[in-house]
Amino acid sequence: MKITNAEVFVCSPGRNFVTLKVHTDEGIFGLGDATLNGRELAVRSYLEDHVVPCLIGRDPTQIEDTWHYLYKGAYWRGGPVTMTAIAAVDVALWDIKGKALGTPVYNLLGGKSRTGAMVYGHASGSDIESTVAEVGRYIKMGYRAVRAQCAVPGMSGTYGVGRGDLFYEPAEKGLPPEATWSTESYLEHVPKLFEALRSSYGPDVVHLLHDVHHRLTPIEAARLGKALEPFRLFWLEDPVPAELQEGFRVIRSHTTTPIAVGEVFNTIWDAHVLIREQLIDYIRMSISHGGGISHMRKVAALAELHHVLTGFHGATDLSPVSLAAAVHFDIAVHNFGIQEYMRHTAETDRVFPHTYHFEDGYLYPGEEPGLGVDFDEELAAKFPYERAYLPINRKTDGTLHSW
Ligand code: CS2
Ligand code: MG
Repeated sequence: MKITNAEVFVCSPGRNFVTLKVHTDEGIFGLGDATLNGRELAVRSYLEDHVVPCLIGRDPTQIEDTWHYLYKGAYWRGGPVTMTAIAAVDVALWDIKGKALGTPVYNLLGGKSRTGAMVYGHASGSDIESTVAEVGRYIKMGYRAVRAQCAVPGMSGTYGVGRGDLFYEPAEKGLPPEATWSTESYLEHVPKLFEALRSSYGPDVVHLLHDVHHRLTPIEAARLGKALEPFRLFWLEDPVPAELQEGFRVIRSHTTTPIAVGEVFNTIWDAHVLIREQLIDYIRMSISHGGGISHMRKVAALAELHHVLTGFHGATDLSPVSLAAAVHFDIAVHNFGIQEYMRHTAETDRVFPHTYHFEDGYLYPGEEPGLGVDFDEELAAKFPYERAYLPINRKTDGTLHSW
C-alpha cells in the first residue's frame, strides 16, 4: 500500500477543528485530528507545507518508522505545533491499518482490558448552589465522575466555568478576552464548594475532580490539596505551571490529594521526572497533542511502571477523531484511569459521524474497523474557520498570569 495524497481541512462547526485525511492507492483513507486551540492555522501550514509532500509514496503500514521519520527527520524536535502535526499523521495511519485489517484500533493495541472507559463530565456554576445543582444533573445522567468549577466572588470570568447548558467552550471568538484572578479569593472559595458537594451527595456517590489551570505556586497548591483532603477528590488537576517538573515535589510531600497534569505536554520528556519520581497520579497528555497513539503508548508504558494512570485530556477543542482514538486507547491500555468527556455540539457531531457512544458513565468505542469516525467534507465546508483564542488572565494588580 502507498500513500497517494493527504488533505488538511479547517472547519468551524461550533468551534475550530483541523482535520487531516490521508489517502492510499487502495482507496482506504485515515483521519487524524490536528487541532491546536488558538493556533490552528500554524498546524495546517506545518502539515501542508512541510509534512504532506514527504508522505506521498510512503507505505502507510509502517507507522513506527513514519513517526521517527517526522520526529527525528525534521531535526527540530517537540513543541505543540510539530507534535500535533505528527499526532495527526500517526492517528490517520492507525485508522488506515485498522480498516485494512478489518479490525477496530483497540484490537491493534492489545485488545480490550475493559469493556468501557469511565469518563468525567463538566459541571460549573455562577455560585456554589448552582454548581451543586449542576453536579446533580450529571449524576442523574449516569456520570460516575464529575469535575466541578465555580465562579469565585470578586473575579471576572472565572476560566472553566461554562456559559451554555451542558456545554463548555474554552475559546472565545475574536481576539483574546481578559479575565482577573485572585489567589486569595480562590483558595478561600474552592474548599467551600467541595464541602457543599460532599454534604449534598455523600462520600461515595460520585468521583469529584477539580482543575486549577496552572494558577498556583507549589506551596499554595499544597495548601489547597490539604484543605480538600476531607472531601476525597479523584484528582486535583494542573495545580501549578508544569515546566519545572521538580516543583511537584513540594505538593507531593504535603498532601494525599491525587494530582493530575499534562494536557499541555507534547512528549515523554515533559513528564519523565513526574512519572519516575511518582510525583503525580494521572498523566493528562492527549493523543492529539502528545505525538499520537505511537508516542502515547510509550508514555503509558513508562507510567504503568510507576503506578501512574492515564487521564486523557478530552475538552471540546479535541475533535471527535481525537476522542475516538482516545477511547480505543483507553479500552486497551492496562493503566487507564479516566477519560475527560466534554460533549461536542450537535453541528460538530454531524460533521464527524462516529461509532463511540456514552452510556451509564462510560464511553464505548464501537466495533467498526479503524477508529469508527468519519468526516463529512461537504457539511464541514459550510462552517469556515473563525478566529478564536483562549482568554488572557491577569492578577488584580494587572500582572499577566497563567491562563
Ligand atoms: C481544560 C481545557 O479540559 C480541561 O481540562 O483545561 O478547557 C483546556 O483549557 C482547553 O482544552 C485548552 O484548549
Ligand atoms: Mg485542564
